[in-house]
Amino acid sequence: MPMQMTFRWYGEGNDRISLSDIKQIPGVTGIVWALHHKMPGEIWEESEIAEVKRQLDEYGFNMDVVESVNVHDDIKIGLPTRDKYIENYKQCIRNLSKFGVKVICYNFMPIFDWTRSNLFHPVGDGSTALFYEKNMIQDDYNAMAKYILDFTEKYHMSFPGWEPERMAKLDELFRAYEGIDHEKLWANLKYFLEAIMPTCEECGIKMAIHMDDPPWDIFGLPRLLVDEASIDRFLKMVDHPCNCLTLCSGSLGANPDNNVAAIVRKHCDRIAFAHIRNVKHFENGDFSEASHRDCDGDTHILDILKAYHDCGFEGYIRPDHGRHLWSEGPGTVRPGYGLYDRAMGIMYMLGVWDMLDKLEGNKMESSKPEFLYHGSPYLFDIVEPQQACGANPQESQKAIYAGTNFEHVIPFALPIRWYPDNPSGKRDFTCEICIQPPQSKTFLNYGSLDPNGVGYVYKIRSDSFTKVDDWQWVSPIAVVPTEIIKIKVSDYINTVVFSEEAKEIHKKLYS
Ligand code: DNO
Repeated sequence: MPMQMTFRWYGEGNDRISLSDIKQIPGVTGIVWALHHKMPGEIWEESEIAEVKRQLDEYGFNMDVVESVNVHDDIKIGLPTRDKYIENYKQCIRNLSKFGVKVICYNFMPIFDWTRSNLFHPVGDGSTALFYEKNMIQDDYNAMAKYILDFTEKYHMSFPGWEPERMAKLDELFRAYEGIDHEKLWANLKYFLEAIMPTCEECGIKMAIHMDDPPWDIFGLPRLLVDEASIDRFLKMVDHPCNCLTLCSGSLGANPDNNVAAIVRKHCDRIAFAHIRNVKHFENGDFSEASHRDCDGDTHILDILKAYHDCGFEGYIRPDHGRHLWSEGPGTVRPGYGLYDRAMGIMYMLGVWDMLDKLEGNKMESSKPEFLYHGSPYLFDIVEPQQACGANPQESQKAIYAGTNFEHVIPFALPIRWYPDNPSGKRDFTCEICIQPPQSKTFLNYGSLDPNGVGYVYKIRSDSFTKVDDWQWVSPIAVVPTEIIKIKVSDYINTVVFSEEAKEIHKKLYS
């Protein structure tokens, strides 16, 4: 399964972009959604979730990823009332899981979500983008909050994490966070996660924390998820497969010291959701958001995508903030969430991904030998696909399995039989395949092997085969062998390791 492309949508009546617009972007299978009218701490009711599901179903989109179920400040501050809000959070998880939700993206930033000083800053080509002017975001949180709130009021648009109801009590909120330093915030995050992990496990939902944006303290408020070391700490702190990351390349990329591709390679199995955003730095510490094209910013988008591809990433991904283009401007678009630049971002990401797939396919094809080998104790003219029952999906296909070398398949050619040789019998063997000849080994745990018996190795053309691992290939269709080579057990008996039980059987039957 490849990565799963998604697109964030703010919901009916809350987003000028329609589902039918999104449907026209190639490759999008899921909508990243939320109930944006919900305040942090409120329960998301089943009927409300069902309504969104109905809307998405109409366009064939899945609702696997929610961004965000926001965490109540009392949980972040660690107030006694947090337990009540944690119970509500668990109920949200249960309700969401009933509709197939798999990932919840959330953040643990005190008071503010992403913070910028200018929402429509000229990029230089006629488009605008979110901009961070370092000097503007130092001490005076009121000035910054006023800028954002005036915007939301003027254009009747509120941003998640910047709910006017919370912002109206900003001074009170800052007082409530007094004394919450990094360590206390870490402890409160741990408390929250440990409380909800059993519910997540039960419901099959991954909690995917978003990186702090920007990745440093602002207005004296601590921020936790800021670099590789803090991500390591987070994953170790609650070492549970449901405790995952929303790895946001742009949030981390705001600090040029962060190497996002290296973090992907280190923690790919714990990244449930990837946000791809590009950022351009200025020498004075300011930064602007940029198109997704690698060379338009400093985030190293190509290295990041290559890292995901190399790791076989199968999680959800979306283009994050884009620029505002053409007719998009204040009042006509949600800052960072226009249609066009995000759609182009998707095409860029898919273009890179498709090419990486193709190059990998070519690499595999070029290592394909003309002939492969299939082993069986039985003699037939045509080799037919059989249902295999292996340790993983690759080894459990209905297919013809073949090895690159003759020696690979000897364990499958040996005529190992049930003991006793009737319907009540049992047969059990495993093998150790030598990737490089000379010889594979067979471990006969139970069953019999006639020392004078024979088996067959089928030499077959590789045309209908694809590679499944470092030595095996599969064909979904029958093939006519070009040669059938009879093997004698006596020539390979030294490659068979008998268990104590198998030795007994062998003695009884053949000595
Ligand atoms: C930025 C977004 C974040 C994200 C929240 C998750 O646009 O990626 O606002 O949704 O931090 O809770």
